[in-house]
Amino acid sequence: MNKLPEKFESYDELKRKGFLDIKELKESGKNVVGVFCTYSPAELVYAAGAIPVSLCGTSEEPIQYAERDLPKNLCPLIKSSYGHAVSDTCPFFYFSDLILGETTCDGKKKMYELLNEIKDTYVMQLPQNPDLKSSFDLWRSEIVRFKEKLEEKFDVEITEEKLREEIRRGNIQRKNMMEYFELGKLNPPALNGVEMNGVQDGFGFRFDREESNKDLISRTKELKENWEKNLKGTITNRPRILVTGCPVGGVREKILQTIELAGGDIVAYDNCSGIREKRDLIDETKDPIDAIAEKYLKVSCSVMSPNTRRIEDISSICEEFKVDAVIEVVLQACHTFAIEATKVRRHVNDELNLPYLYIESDYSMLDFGQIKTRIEAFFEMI
Ligand code: BJ8
Repeated sequence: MNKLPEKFESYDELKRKGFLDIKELKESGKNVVGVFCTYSPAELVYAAGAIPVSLCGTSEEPIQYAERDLPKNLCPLIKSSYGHAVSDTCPFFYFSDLILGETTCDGKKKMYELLNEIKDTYVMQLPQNPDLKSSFDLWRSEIVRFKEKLEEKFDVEITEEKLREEIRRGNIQRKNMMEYFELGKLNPPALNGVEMNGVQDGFGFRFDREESNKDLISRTKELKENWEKNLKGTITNRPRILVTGCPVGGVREKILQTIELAGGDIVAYDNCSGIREKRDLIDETKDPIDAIAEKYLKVSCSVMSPNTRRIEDISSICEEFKVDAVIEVVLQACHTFAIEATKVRRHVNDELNLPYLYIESDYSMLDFGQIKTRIEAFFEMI
């Protein structure tokens, strides 16, 4: 792994601080909306004067509690999220006034019904074919319905002006995050993939947006300067890796770190732990509800069918980030990503002429040795 300038907060540090901050914010009277998914329109939550917070779902410990109510053969992310809620071990869930879910995969949407027994859980009906006009109309009406729910729940009015302001602020954040991610385009990359993933996920727990923007800009600058001074012009034969598939926060050490310790450089993530949502800004010239609906319907998650946008994204990311190989990480029992992997593999092998490795795993360390061996063998082969 590249040696980076020390001291940028790790995911765990960000999360720990987030616990303290959310408690303080709650005590000062702020409303909190817990979110699980990239389809969640954060702009509406901010415009209602509330704070969106990413809920816990990346650790193995609470899965035992989830399995009392949920099947064992279910995605670890869903079991971990539910397990945290029933065992009361996620402060973000505890301090949330409302939980927001969307009808994405079957496991999540059925889990939300049980979650609603613990805390007010509002579910947006997400259409599954992003290209139809009727899907846009339905999703737009769901954005309006959620807006009304927030207005009623928090006794506020979400004005057009507030929405425009939150769209503008969200776009600034996306641009800053993209500039940080684009450090992966440099050769050798100016940052490592484990940090990249931790920052993307950990920023869901940073509630002072001005502060977190400032920190991100200064980290980007620091890494760029370090690259200019210490890395520019150095030769590396480490393969440049795109990680695609499911969110990978729960397998950060087991898989991401192993990829980099085994000799690869993760230069980009085409998933919800990476640039999937950051590349498209919300159109600031349009009616804000239309623009929000349009933006979030473009998220290229495998729950969409057909999901041609993801294949297009993989092509353009491989080209822009000069990717040498693609590693797809699928969480166990995630049917949509597992099935879509066939198309991704064909596309990567046959159209992009790049090597492809498929890894299916859960949050336990039982398969660590096997995964390490497969990654090492993959790097020897390419
Ligand atoms: S937009 S990737 S955050 S749904 S991994 S729970 S799909 S069975 S997490 Fe996701 Fe939103 Fe899509 Fe992103 Fe289901 Fe699959 Fe589990 Fe998943």
